[in-house]
Amino acid sequence: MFLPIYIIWVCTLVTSIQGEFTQDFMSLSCGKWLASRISGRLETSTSLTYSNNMNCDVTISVSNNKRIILMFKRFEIEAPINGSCPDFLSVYDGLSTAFPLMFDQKCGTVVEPFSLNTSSNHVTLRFVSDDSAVFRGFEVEYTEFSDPPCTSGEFECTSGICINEGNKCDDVNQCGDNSDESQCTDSEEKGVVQTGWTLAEMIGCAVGLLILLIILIIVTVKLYQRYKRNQSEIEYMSVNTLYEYPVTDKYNKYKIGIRGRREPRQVSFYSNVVVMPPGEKNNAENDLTS
Ligand SMILES: [Ca+2]
Repeated sequence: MFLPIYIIWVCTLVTSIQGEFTQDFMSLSCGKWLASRISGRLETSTSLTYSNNMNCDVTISVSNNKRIILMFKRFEIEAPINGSCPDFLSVYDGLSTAFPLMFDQKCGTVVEPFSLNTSSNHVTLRFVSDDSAVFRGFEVEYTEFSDPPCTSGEFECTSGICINEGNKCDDVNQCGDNSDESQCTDSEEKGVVQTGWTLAEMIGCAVGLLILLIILIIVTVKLYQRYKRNQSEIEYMSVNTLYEYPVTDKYNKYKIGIRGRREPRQVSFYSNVVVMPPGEKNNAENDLTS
């Protein structure tokens, strides 16, 4: 019972060691729900430019009763043609594209970083590209936040918002004014996390580790049983080798039994004395000593 709990705990620990900041890409997370996030970065693609013919929705959710601040660090999408955007990003203030738009079909290049605040703990992004002309796309950093007064486990930014204490000193400016990255001691530095785990990935990790452990246990038990059988055969044969007829493997299998399960009596070549398995008294020896 404790083994699965232990494995899940290990997977959770691995995730927590990675930190509170995760990295995702629209191209890899197309259609996914990035649930239970605290802070992270979302980009259009792992490549230098996004691909043609993308049509991806990604939903991000953070802790209940929190909101999300989206800070766009890069926004380079194909410019409008005849007033319409061939490639574009739309952002919805909720769990799906059915929620109100925060901006609709935005494209072109925005040089200055800009930010948006959601009204709930969910946000949905839709990125669409047509079949020609690709650009670097967008990069947005998102962070859960709440309004003051900050509670236990939260850090109060100079800007006045409360962010997760785990976002402090992780080399990412979640506060927007860098107050979470100033005055950090060496022991507080966490470094940037490159990969985040979803709940499904954590469960997959736990199941995978459990299967691996079961296989290891079975293999170990089998090897130990084989070792004990071999030891038993060696001990028995070493005791009787000098007094036995030369025998074949077939004889040994028959007389000794497969894998040493039987330990029959054998007849000595020299004295015609019955040689007993270890631990049994030899009648012939009794005769000689009496
Ligand atoms: Ca930070």
